[in-house]
Amino acid sequence: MQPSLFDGGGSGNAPDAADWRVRAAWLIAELNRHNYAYYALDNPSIPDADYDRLFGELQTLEQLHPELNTPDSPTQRVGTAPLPQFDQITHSIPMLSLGNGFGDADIVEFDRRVRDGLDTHTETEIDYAVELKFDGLAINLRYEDGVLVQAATRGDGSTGENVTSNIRTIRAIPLRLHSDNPPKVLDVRGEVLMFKADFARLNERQRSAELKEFANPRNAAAGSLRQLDSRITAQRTLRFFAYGIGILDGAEMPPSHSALLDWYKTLGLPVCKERAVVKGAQGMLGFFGEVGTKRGKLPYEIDGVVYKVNRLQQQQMLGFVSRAPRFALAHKFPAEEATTQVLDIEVQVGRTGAITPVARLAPVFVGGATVTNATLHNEDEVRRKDIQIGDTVIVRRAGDVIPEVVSYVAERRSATAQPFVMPTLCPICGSEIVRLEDEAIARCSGGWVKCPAQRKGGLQHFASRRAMDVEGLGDQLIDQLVDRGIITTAADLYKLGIVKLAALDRMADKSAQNVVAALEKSKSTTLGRFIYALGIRHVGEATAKELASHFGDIDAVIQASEEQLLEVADIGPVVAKSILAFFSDQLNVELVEQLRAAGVYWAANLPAETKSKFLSGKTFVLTGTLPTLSRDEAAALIEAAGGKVAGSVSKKTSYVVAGAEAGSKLTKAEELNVSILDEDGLRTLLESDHDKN
Ligand code: D41
Repeated sequence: MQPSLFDGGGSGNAPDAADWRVRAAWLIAELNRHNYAYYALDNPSIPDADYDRLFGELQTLEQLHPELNTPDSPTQRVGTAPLPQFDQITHSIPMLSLGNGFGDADIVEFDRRVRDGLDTHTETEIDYAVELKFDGLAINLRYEDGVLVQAATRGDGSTGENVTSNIRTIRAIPLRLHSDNPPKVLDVRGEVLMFKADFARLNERQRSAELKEFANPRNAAAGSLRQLDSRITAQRTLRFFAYGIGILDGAEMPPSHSALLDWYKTLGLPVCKERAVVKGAQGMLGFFGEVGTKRGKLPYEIDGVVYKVNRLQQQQMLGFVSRAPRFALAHKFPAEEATTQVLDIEVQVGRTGAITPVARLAPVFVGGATVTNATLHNEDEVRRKDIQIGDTVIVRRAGDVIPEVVSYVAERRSATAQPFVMPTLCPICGSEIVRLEDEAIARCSGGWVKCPAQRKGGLQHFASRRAMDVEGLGDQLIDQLVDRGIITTAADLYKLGIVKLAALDRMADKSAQNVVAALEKSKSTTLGRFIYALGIRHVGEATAKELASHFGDIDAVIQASEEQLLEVADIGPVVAKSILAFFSDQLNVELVEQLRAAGVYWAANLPAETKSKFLSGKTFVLTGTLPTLSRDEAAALIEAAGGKVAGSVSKKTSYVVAGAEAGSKLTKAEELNVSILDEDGLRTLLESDHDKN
């Protein structure tokens, strides 16, 4: 611990508190060093509380001695009085734009153009510096004799806005370069952005304060940087990564892009570590593929990668075309967000009766596919986002994730927009829709007996690949069989004959034969698959296997008490209650009987499936309200992956999952240095298991 101004004396390397000038200089150097470690090196060197203490001490010193004020003091990052407007700034060297490419062919073509431009023999591969394309705002930082003197947005490339006061609040940006011999003038170019976690925190604050939320991190970064009152910017955590250069006076230009970034790093400027130098089109495409798989795990959003001819000399030989350098290319991911119109909001009934509001959309191409439906998750989510029928909305489709409605466009809401009303009766079977007190999800109370939607969902699940694996029994076939009243339960499937099947739409004799054969084949299964196929709420594949190996036969599972269920590795109270509830329904017990009578069987005495689940031994504590999951749902997901959910935080807690209005448990977790996850973090953790399989 460093001595503070107030604890009466110095020790170690810290200067004596009595000499306040020296002390202030030491504090500035120390705080700047910690900022650098945190933001540029991604390697924090001091707990936040200690940083705040040193910071407070410096602030006090500066108040007592106003003559101290140094422009590179970290206390200068708190913002200044609002500006009437931003001044225009003309860039000494224009900030160029980047050409775009989308498919592999564009990249091969880029490489060919580069080689043609350089008159290089086809055999010689070009070295390309490859890096991420941040989805933020391009900015120019002017350093004179190592001191940050001005910052301007890119604007139209020739003129931008003077945002110096705002930029000075960004802790990632050094106010003074780390160099004893800095260039006279250096224009650093890079991107200002907001990390996903900081974006989530900002929106949480906006929500609590009943202010409008930002649609995405880019908008949040833009909104924060374009504040005339830099004190507001100071409260938002913005970041910066350097990737280019403008004017350089008083130093030698580094010979390559990679050398430029290495040099920046030594100057204390943050440079993204996801970069490399590769050879030729194959190298560039390899990098693109790698980044694509990592994308969701990065702490910030990117919209592609950027390729740059590495050697400065070659860059200069290539020159420019219409404001874009011929030496660089952005390889973009398909846009993940697009705007479209909500034609209607309907509800969907799932296998467990869960009622999900779904927006019917005017078709829009997003994330590489045409989207006509997007989930609105649940009733509260529709309210919170205030999505109405007729709204223009932003739709997001990231990777394989189901499309969702992000937000509506307020400026385009018409007077005829209609709010969504949650139906009180199931649109499919007319049973009452009920919503339990602490659940986010409303459910149709009809069960599979009354509700064809649940029946269909249950049958689809039963036949699915990881359950009974009935090949050829698709969703549309199941729909027809249920709608025509041919089948009701899974046991009825095994009574289907070729004649009945062949009479259905789009079913030839041959396909009917195949389905019957597939049904026959599916009768030989494992107990784990069979339990999973029953579709018990909260009993996923892993839990089903666990039950199978623990009890060894289905009758023991049916008869198990809550205590006995809790003895199963990794089954917690939520899952246990759900299993009890399932088998307390006589119809479910009868279904099991009928299936066995129809000839479904599994080998007895399965070899113990002992593989422990990936969250075994990990303890979680839930606190606050999560955006889309109820406590029970979150608990069930954790338990299904082998984790335990506990009520209070201790040193033994592995993770605290915190939502809005998290209270003392969160504070306790922070004190004990327990890892904290938000809902996204939890999902990422849970999904990390799939990645391994
Ligand atoms: O990450 C980015 N968004 C990024 C933007 C990047 N990694 N590199 C860039 N390089 C350039 C050149 C080659 C012109 C120096 C850029 C941009 N420009 C850029 N950003 C906005 C307009 C241009």
